[in-house]
Amino acid sequence: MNFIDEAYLEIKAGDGGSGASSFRREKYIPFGGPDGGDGGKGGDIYFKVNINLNTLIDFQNKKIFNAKNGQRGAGKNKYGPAGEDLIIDVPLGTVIYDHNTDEELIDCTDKSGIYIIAKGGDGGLGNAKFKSSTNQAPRKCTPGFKGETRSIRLELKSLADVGLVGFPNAGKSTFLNKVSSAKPKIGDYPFTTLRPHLGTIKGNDSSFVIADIPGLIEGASDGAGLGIKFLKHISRTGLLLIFADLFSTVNINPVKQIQLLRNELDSFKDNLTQKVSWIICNKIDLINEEDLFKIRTDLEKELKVSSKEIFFISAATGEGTSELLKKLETEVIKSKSRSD
Ligand SMILES: Nc1nc2c(ncn2[C@@H]2O[C@H](COP(=O)(O)OP(=O)(O)OP(=O)(O)O)[C@@H](O)[C@H]2O)c(=O)[nH]1
Ligand SMILES: [Mg+2]
Repeated sequence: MNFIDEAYLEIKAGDGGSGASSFRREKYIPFGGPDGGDGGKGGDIYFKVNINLNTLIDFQNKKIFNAKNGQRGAGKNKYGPAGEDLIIDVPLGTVIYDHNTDEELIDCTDKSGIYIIAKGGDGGLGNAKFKSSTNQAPRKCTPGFKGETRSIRLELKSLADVGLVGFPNAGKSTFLNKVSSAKPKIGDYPFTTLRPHLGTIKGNDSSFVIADIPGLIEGASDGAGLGIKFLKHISRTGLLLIFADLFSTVNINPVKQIQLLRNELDSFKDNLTQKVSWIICNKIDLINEEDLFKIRTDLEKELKVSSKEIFFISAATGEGTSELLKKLETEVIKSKSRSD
């Protein structure tokens, strides 16, 4: 599997080059003045968003990044050349933390973002800089300053407007396939989806992004199944669609499914249960009218949700999906204006 959404790096910006101590030597000028140039500045380190990346796999083997040091100054007042900057490409949505303090340093949410993370050290001063009225021939020069070093943790949190949550096999990927051009794999076995997939929906007035993530099972927060770590990819969304599998092979009724899923969401750190969430009852093509009516009544009664927040669809046939998408578009616009 080549999807990685966490990485640890050690980075070190370049040291400044030292200043030079030198005196002018020319024919017929016996006491040439000081002409030692300053050292060059060390290279800085930047993170730059690359929208073609969607994993942190490149950091799995390479964990140490150094920018180049500045070079020494030289005689004849020559400045040392600056060390080259280092630019590290990261996917859109990468959050950069200080690994030692866990402080969030940068959230790479701008498609053309470039962010400095460690500054190179300034170059030292050459002896020419120390010439004064009282000291015409200083030998003094200074070493360059050290470049900044940092321990960094990267976390990729996908950028999406809507997140899909549900037990494995509930039909989340089938839904995303049906409504967008994303093509996550579909399978009649649990845990078909092993990494997040993003699909763009073109609505009437705007477009928005849906994130499909691996299925959750009871105990996921304790590591069962694929765990809950993928929930970070829906932590930025304004709206969650919680899928209930109406034809569940594990025989858990829809009310219970939603309750179990909510418990798992609750154990995740980013207040996921505070988000607006709608219940999506999927696979209605396999259920008769009478049973559907009972399911709806049970959900409304047991979970105390309004009928406006429950949708009945068939991701396979597409029934009910266009109405859902229309409402989604309106809700996404609303939730974006709330967060502005
Ligand atoms: N009859 C019917 N089958 C469906 C429907 N939606 C999904 N399925 C089937 O259910 C199975 C699981 O579908 P997926 O879309 O892979 O389910 P998932 O929720 O993405 O599952 P994971 O990736 O394992 O979490 C597949 O065999 C689908 O063909 C539906 O609306 N009706
Ligand atoms: Mg799937």
